[in-house]
Amino acid sequence: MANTTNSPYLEDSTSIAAMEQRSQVTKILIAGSGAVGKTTLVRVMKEGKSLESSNSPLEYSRTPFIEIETIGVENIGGTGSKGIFLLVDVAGQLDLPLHALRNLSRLALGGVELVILVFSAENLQSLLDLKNWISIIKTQYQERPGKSLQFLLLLNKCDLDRCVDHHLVAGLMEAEPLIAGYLELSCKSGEGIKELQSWLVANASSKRIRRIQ
Ligand SMILES: Nc1nc2c(ncn2[C@@H]2O[C@H](COP(=O)(O)OP(=O)(O)OP(=O)(O)O)[C@@H](O)[C@H]2O)c(=O)[nH]1
Ligand SMILES: [Mg+2]
Repeated sequence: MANTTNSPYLEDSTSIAAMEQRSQVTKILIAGSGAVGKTTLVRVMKEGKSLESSNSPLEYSRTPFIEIETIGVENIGGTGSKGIFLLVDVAGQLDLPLHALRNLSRLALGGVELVILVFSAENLQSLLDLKNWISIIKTQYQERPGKSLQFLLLLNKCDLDRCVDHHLVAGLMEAEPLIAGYLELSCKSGEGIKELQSWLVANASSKRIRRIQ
């Protein structure tokens, strides 16, 4: 009778299963200046409710360094997926003496496949600042075989009067070919959140899902 306990086939399938399990995690960095709504975005995505529908106050509490959250792909519309999004939320102040992107870059950036570049509709400077974010991310990012980096450009607070010109957005997208998409939303009203979820399911988790099938 075959020794199933020590079967190399079983060991192989176990390690393949473990690899598949690991490969279902898609690491996403949320980048952008202070107060653009990065932490709020993570919360709204996790809870599946806008600030208004959860009656949350619009309080601002700076992220001091780094926070990490997970969201099941299935919870945001990826029916039948076992995938997980690992969301890395960092401080918006790049000039802090200690910043996760510089001082803990492996934790913040290692294995990241998508960077969501957030700016705020009423804050032109937050769009201009994204050049610095892209530059530091590209400097600190270490390429890994089989992993590629892409950016998603995201305008938050579309409920507010906007002072951001479309040409500036288009200019940034032309200048940076790694920007794979552009979306507008409001964490306050919830407008655009579904579109973001659908984009993430279609673009960020699809490589993993296809590999597993
Ligand atoms: N009007 C409006 N306010 C929002 C929206 N999203 C977030 N805010 C508010 O903007 C402020 C800043 O939000 P945060 O999520 O803390 O911003 P952050 O980018 O994480 O800031 P740092 O942690 O300093 O980098 C808070 O008062 C939020 O309630 C939105 O869509 N519309
Ligand atoms: Mg924050």
